[in-house]
Amino acid sequence: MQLEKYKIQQHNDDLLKGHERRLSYITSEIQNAEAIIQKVVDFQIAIPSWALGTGGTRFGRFSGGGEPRTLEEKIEDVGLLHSLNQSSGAISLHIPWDIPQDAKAIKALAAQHGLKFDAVNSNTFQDQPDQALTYKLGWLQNVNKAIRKQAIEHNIEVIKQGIELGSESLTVWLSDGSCFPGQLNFRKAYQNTLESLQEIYAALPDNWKLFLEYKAFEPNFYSTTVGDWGQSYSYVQKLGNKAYTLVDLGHHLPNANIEQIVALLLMEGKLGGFHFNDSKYGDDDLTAGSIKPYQLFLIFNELVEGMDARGMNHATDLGWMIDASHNVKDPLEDLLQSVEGIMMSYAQALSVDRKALEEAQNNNDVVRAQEILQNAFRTDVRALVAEARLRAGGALNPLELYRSQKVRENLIAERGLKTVATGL
Ligand code: LRH
Ligand code: MN
Repeated sequence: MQLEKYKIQQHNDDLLKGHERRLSYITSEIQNAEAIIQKVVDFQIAIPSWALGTGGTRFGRFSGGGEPRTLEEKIEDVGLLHSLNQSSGAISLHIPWDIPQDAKAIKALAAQHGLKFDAVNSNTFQDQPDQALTYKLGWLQNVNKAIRKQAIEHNIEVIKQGIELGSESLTVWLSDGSCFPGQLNFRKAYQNTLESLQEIYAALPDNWKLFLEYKAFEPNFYSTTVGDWGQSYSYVQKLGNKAYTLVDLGHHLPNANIEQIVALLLMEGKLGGFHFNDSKYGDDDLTAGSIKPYQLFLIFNELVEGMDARGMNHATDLGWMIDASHNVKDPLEDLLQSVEGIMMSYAQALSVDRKALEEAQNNNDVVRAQEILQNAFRTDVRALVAEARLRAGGALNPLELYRSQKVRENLIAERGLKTVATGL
């Protein structure tokens, strides 16, 4: 389903008066409002191809209907999101869940929807029907050299797929680890993993990046071979300057200080990108900013400070991706909410008075420093984010337009109630 431009225009015309009132207030309050709006316009977040259907848990999955049946329909759905918020201009594929049968045609279809291909993701946390050797007890760490070789070849195949699509990065998440003490020799598992990653790294084109995603636990529940930022950092340091650490917000042990991890990885020049989501307990893959919005703001506060300190381009120098799973909400509505949550945290972080904050820190004025950050977090920047969408040709209120145009009902009418999308 595509949304005609005139319908977006009509929607904006109806909401313009209220929007302009809110915009004039916030631009009178924030001195760099214009710069913030422009940065938000340029900021694009990649949508995961594996999160366009209903997710589930081992206890059940409750389909919402109208799910995309093919990669073409997934590109259509991301295209619709992008037409609504003009901030979702890329799709991140997971292979083999979304193997393009005709890469040229898929690339052309994506371009029609204004979409690029962000990082491609390999998958050896599941066995494929035609696979010779099982990954049950791991892939790059596996004591069996033939299994490591099979996994390495899969990753090299994924790079080839990505090159055809115009992608420039590979995300490797290793589900490898152990469930019981004694099951694994940690040192050998590390060595096997490093040697395997070196073979994958050697297959990267010069302009590509490898993102090594860490995770504390699940599906292994005693150890994970790339279990935290320190382990990922130690691998990417050894691999070379095309290797970076990817931070999935849901992959930390309770109460981890993720914004400090981000600051240090950025300082070291080894922060590659993000999988944005939110969580209360484990890898819950909930809507970004829905559980811990202050943490998301603090992460963007460190990103703005650290990227400016290195003269980095906010829009292009890191991988901005969502990684979520939708058990109870319409996947497209959830993704619209996640993009909005991320954009608000970015805009709030851009509104921080950096000079005043540095002065307070240099004077050990704890209260003043805290007040500067909390003031920014308590600033309602929604009109700035909406203005950015308006200028980019998007909808002032994407969720409201999505609902008023009965998009899900139309998708169900077109695709049926029982369709199941590949993915989580
Ligand atoms: C692992 C993960 C990884 C993806 C998978 C779908 O939990 O975050 O990024 O490969 O989810
Ligand atoms: Mn992830």
